[in-house]
Amino acid sequence: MTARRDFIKKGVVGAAGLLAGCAGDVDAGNERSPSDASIDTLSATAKGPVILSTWNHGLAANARAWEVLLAKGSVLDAVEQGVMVTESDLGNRSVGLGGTPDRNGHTTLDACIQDHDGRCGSVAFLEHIEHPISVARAIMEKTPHVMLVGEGAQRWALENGFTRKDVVIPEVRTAYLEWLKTSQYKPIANVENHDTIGLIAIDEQGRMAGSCTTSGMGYKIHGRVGDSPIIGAGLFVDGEIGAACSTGTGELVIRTVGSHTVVELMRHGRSPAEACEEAVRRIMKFLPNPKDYQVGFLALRKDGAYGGFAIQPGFDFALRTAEGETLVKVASAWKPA
Ligand code: SD4
Repeated sequence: MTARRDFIKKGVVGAAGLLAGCAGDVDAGNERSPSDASIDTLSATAKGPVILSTWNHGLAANARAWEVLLAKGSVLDAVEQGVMVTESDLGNRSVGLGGTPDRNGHTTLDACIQDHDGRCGSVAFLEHIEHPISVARAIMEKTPHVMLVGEGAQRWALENGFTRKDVVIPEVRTAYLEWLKTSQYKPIANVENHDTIGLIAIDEQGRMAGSCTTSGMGYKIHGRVGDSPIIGAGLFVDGEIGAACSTGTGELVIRTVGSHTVVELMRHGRSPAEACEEAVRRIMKFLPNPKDYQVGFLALRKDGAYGGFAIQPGFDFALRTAEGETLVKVASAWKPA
């Protein structure tokens, strides 16, 4: 099978213009069968600041994060403010208060953040707060803990400057009432091109940070927490090595501590794309039928190299560098016959 190197240019931002000439370097768009392991998995490398985030909603998040970096904000501010754009988008059904509810009709939110030095904060099973990522950061900065959940997290947030927001979206309500008729939990892998947002970044000085925020799997059991707020699963940052984040079926990512695995593989010499591929293949070892699942990883190494890999086609990531903004299609292990 021949590797198809495919670099999709889209949504140019500002004067930087289109990313050009990267097609031969980037490990994107290679759709391969699981047995086709011999193809070289190069990762592209960018100079200066680099921001990667999951799915096409990452374009708007990256644009905000880039503005923060341009204004000499910290990379931690950039990863927080970037995903806040996605959290505020009430048209998004998988991030923020516009997210699809759980089976009891509650939209519950999970998020985490980690900085260059490994400091981290996390919140899970949170309701009625517009920016869970900021709650996660506040937990990191103001408490001796890493993670707060549920009612306790909400109370703490309200006592610490966050305001309650009640959002009712008729379309979401109608879809929920329709879902109640069958009440079947059968997430369809990859049917929509918008999902959890994970965003990882490196600034001009080589400092790294990452953020991850989601409303989780639609119609999950009330109380369910996925990988996204779990440091090491949905996100991991080691300022000496690199950062990784994930999207997809969180249970699979938690079982393999996926993002930590990716960073450790980079520590031991794998390129970002190779590390993501190995993490995906470990998950696939216990999947009887990969076509029913999607998990994708993104990785960014300290030297600016980046890459991704997914179980199946359809996962893409938004990339922002000094050369511009683009959406990159991610290589996958499984493809339809
Ligand atoms: C989760 N990884 O909660 C998330 C799902 C996801 O929007 O990516 N969804 O398992």
